[in-house]
Amino acid sequence: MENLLSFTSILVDGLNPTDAVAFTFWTGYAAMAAASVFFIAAMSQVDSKWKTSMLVSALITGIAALHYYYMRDAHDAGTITTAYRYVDWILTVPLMCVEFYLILAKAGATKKLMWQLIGLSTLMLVAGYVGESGIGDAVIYGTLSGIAYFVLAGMLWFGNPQALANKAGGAVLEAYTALKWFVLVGWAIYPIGYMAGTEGWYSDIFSGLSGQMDLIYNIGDAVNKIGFGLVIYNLAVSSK
Ligand SMILES: *C/C=C(C)/C=C/C=C(C)/C=C/C1=C(C)CCCC1(C)C
Repeated sequence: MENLLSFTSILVDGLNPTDAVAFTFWTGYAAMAAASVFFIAAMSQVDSKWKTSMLVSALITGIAALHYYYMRDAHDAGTITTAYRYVDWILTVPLMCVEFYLILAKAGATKKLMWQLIGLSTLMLVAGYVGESGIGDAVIYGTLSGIAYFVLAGMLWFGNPQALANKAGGAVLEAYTALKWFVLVGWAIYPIGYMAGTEGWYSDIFSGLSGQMDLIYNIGDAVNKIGFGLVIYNLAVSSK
């Protein structure tokens, strides 16, 4: 019996064939790493004015690949991934804000605008971490995080950055429009994951997704991080 048990535990050590979440950690890791190689290789095909944007895309997926490497093992070992997740986001989400600044810089975007976007995204993530890790109340901090998210999305849709994108026009406006849709729709995946994984008034509504927080976050990361990079790549190759 003892032998049988240890045999079973050897079988499920590593990637458990019946664990969908584990699969998304492994595929997420591979996809993020591959995307980074692609974005770096593509730098040689684009005009020099787009090289920094391409490099930032590669950094976003590269930082994610590193954290997926560890989250994958943590998940396989049955431990929580919250801290790795938020260290990843606190680096990659501000870099996504930098992407907005970089594509609008020629149209006159200021450093101040960049820091406003970075500040709001940091507030959103720090509040989310406090609520999700249990340091503070999940509903209160989730709401604070949600407010910062709405202000950030509102700025991108209706504020000064939108005016700059209109002024730039052409391929820059097209890329900007795609990226702001990612923020509105792609980023909205995350609060769903949060509500699936924390306790609050919403627990009954999201009970069908209970326990699926990591799965939802992994889908969000693949869509948003690789999607953002591809929008930038498309802009860089179409606008010489
Ligand atoms: C690559 C990682 C990205 C784009 C992560 C984005 C994360 C968010 C937009 C998280 C938002 C949250 C809320 C709006 C409320 C609940 C707490 C968060 C942090 C999950």
